[in-house]
Amino acid sequence: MMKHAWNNYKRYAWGLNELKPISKEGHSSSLFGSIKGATIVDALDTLFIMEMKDEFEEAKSWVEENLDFNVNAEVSVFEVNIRFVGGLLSAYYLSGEEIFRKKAVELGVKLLPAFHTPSGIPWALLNIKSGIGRNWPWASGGSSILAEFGTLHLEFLHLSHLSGNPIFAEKVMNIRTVLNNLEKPQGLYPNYLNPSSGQWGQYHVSVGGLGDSFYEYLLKAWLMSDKTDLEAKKMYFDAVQAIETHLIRKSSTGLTYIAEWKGGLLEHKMGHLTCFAGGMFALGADDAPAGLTQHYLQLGAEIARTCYESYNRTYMKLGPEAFRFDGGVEAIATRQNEKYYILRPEVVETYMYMWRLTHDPKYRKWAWEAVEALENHCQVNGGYSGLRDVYLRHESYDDVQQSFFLAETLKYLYLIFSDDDLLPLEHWIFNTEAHLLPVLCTNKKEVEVNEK
Ligand code: DMJ
Repeated sequence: MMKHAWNNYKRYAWGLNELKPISKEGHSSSLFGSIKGATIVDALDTLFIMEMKDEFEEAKSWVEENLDFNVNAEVSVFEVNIRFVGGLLSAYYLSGEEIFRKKAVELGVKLLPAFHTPSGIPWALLNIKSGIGRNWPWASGGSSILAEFGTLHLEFLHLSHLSGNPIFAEKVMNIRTVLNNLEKPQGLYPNYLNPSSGQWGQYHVSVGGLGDSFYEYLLKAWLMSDKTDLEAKKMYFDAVQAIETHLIRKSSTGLTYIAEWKGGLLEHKMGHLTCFAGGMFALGADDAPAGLTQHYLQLGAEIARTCYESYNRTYMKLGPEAFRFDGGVEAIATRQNEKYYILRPEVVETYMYMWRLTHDPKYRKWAWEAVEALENHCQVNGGYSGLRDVYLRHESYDDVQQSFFLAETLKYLYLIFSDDDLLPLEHWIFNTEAHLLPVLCTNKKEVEVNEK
């Protein structure tokens, strides 16, 4: 599958951001401005892990010769960070090739002007030439987005580590300080925060779009610090406790789901994006407050089951963008604009963590069903395409091969069918785009080890 996705990208869209597998041409996304090569950078570590050596070398040569950040481009700080900075860091740590470290730090420096706001909470969009930032015009009262500014932490700590320049770490630690100083409604984190006033925008809370990877990065900051970042651990478990109380519900037939919270009212809808949370709960279970380890493993398993049902109740056996638990349905999309599937990874991501942490064979079975569905319905001559409606009997293609399909979906599937000693979870942290960052050993721990 990786070969098919890569070869077609190479044939029809080489050097461009993504592939249109039906039109057989490049697809450009405004998220990266005029930065190019998103699929190449996103795919680097997957190629490496799958031992596709020739392909990895051609990708590396492209990075050396063509990856250019000296462009007049307005980019999404979040997307560029998770895909480009994350992809380059991961390629560096896996291969040891200096070019990737150099490019990651170069890009990190370009992103720093995003933090020039009164509160230090970064802008969502940044022109990397002029250094001028702004927020999405649709975001509540000019706010920055929790899942965007809250998903820089892991990469920026590594940028400081690899460059010797503390500025990257200082920027993300300041985000944490701002968050810790704010009152949280019912212990929850709203999705919107105004970077000028440093105050919350609308009280919308979500573990899916706009919120998701903020929670993921709290847990992973704890794990990536070799379990020394106690503040991150406390923030994570406090947040999860509030989420359980206010957002997690059970359907009448016993499916556990995570609803959205809008100023105290629940919308009984769960996004495909929210499905990553099953893996997150299970990954954090070992360090849960006394007596709660089994509870969080169980919660992870229940979310995995619900997300599986969202796939299984479609014709294509691939899940919709969002599914509902109201109006007499359970785990089914009811609105036409929520029926699409764009090759997203979150459900197989949760299967990967659940497989590694429980070895229950059902996760391999479910993952294989997803592989078959992808082959049956998304594979086309020119690569893999997303689908407009997973409930239809005939494919209606969206004609985009997303770069995260190569970075995440195929990598997680590969790992589900590999041995556990390929990228052990104790040593490697997956960023939110499935790029690999090693646990950063602290001096304190190194000293302890040396003393022993
Ligand atoms: C990816 O870019 C990342 O996983 C992100 O956290 C959420 N959206 C996409 C995949 O669905």
